[in-house]
Amino acid sequence: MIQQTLLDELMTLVEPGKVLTDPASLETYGRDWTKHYPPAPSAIVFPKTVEQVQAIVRWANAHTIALVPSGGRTGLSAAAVAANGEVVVAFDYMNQILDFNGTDRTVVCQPGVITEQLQNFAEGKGLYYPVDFASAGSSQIGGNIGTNAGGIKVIRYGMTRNWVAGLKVVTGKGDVLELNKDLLKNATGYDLRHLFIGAEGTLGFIVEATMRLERQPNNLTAMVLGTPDFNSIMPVLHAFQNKMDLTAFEFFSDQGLDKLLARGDIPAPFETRTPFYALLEFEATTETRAEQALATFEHCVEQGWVIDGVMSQSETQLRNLWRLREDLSETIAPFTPYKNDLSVTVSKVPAFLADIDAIVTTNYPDFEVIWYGHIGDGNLHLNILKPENLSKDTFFAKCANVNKWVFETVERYNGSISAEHGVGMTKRDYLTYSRSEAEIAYMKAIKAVFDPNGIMNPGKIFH
Ligand code: S2G
Ligand code: ZN
Repeated sequence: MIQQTLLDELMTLVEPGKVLTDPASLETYGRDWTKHYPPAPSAIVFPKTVEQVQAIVRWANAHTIALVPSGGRTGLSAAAVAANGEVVVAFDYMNQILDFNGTDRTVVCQPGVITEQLQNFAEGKGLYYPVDFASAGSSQIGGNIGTNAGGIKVIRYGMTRNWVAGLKVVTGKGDVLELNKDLLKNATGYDLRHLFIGAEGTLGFIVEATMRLERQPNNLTAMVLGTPDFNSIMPVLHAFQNKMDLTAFEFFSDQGLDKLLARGDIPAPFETRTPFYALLEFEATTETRAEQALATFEHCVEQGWVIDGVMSQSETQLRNLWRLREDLSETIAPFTPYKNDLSVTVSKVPAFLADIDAIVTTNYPDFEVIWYGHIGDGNLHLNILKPENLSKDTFFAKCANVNKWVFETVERYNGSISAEHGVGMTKRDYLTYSRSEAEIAYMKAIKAVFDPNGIMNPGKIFH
């Protein structure tokens, strides 16, 4: 823990009442959505300006005190967990949208802007912020950038990285850098912006972000298609992609649908129950486009890839169909899921799925396995639910045993052990299944440049 004299000094760097040390605050702000590591920060500090962030970083360097960034605390890899007496720097009071430019289609955000706040702001301007995922109602833009958040529209719009026009950061050395100055074209050496995107707060703090917006999509329409097995899902993707640009292509298993329907507040997509479901979305800009979708659906039925399906006819039905996929994460959370977030190139998905499913069914015969994810991006979320009769530690230990085989398979397919949730601490020990020792050495060398005293989120991504 930190001496009181140092905390007294920290208090002078921010406004009164913006350093908390009470147990409830330490517990709340010291964690993210993971349950693997008990939060144990020394204090929580809430800066309101870039200058205050800079002063905090300089204070931390002077006393070699570790700092952990905290945004919406929705992370899934413990990257925002302060488990070793660190000081948490929370951006809840840096939550303003500072500027908008209709010509450039850009919005300048402080890091604490909630993702949904930016989405609504864009809508109000007749534009669209196209990165979306289940936790958008509480995640913050700073955290989305720090983890290069993905979600359900990546197949059409890409990851958060694609939408960052410029960043203002405070490096681990305490320098303020303005990166890329919102330019579309800027060929002046290394694009340091991209080092901070996905760095999980290990190089410095994001203190301002210029986000790019897109035109609004027209008449978004979703289909949920029941498929007989894993192998039918990707041919459905290719059949539709040959005809139209999709804005989403997700999948989920019938076990997942079971959990959702048990809630009683979401209707089943159609009568028939099938082992898997694909959820796809497109812009039904013309009647022809909608007819093309229906014709493709018929083709998939003829091919035996689809058994039954439904297409949204209204905004409400569109939202209800999306809830079947988007509400999965929160619905299974009470079952203490052991989460995997895997990706391979799309062409490898069928073989990869078959191999992973064989490992999981062989090694977890008595565990309930829920599959879902952004299969159109090659990204699969494999969630193993904790049996009632097993303690969390025993359950996680059993799951960690199987990790070896799962990650060896990921490595064999040149895949990623973390497609979008980041490395943090939960995947740190498996990093070499996706990154070479040489790459890790370069990453550590880059960290040493930006954070020579190792105060920025130490122990995240790598030891
Ligand atoms: C999703 C959200 C977190 C989870 O639903 O796509 O990325 O539950 C996830 O894995
Ligand atoms: Zn996801």
